[in-house]
Amino acid sequence: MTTCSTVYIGLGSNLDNPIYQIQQALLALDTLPITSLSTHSALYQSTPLGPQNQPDYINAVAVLITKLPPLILLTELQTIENKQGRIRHIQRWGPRTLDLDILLYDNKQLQNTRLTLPHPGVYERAFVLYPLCECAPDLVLPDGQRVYDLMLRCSAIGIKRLK
Ligand code: A4P
Ligand code: MG
Repeated sequence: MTTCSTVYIGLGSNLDNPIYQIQQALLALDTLPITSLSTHSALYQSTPLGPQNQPDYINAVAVLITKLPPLILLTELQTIENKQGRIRHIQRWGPRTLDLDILLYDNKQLQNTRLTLPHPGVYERAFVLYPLCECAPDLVLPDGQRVYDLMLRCSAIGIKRLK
């Protein structure tokens, strides 16, 4: 019997009505097989990390309870991205309709060609840490760091929680 895992997903969008894109993605996450959407953060507006000649992002974090193994889940997330018009450009960190990152999958630490866990951005990105703390203020990363402490050390300049 496969046990359930707790997975934190980072959502981001800065093209084609980003608020709508994130809302649609949350609905899509809730329809994944052998998965349920447990909770999600508020939406945050954030200035772009990377190239500055692109619109602000809308970011959020969702918590899934799933029996999907990590690589199958990644494929499912990429299918949602593609359905929502994701076009992969050569430019790193360019604009996108939807980005779904697996931030954490239980306490797994993993590095292969398709998947790095935890996602490297979880340690330092305000648009990840603030919504993540909203969902799970007591969360401890596999290396023992508390996300709440990381959030306190991370400037909130450039991010705004939307009502
Ligand atoms: N991949 C490896 N580990 C993971 C993981 N934990 N979750 C691989 C998801 N994917 C993972 O991703 C490239 C490859 O990463 C995938 O094929 C997968 O096998 P991608 O989504 O095609 O491209 P990307 O997102 O442009 O790449 P990257 O380097 O993962 O970018 P990030 O870290 O996702 O950052 N600024 C603001 N304000 N808000 C944002 O959300 N996002 C980015 C993208 C840049 N600037 C931003 C934001
Ligand atoms: Mg990504």
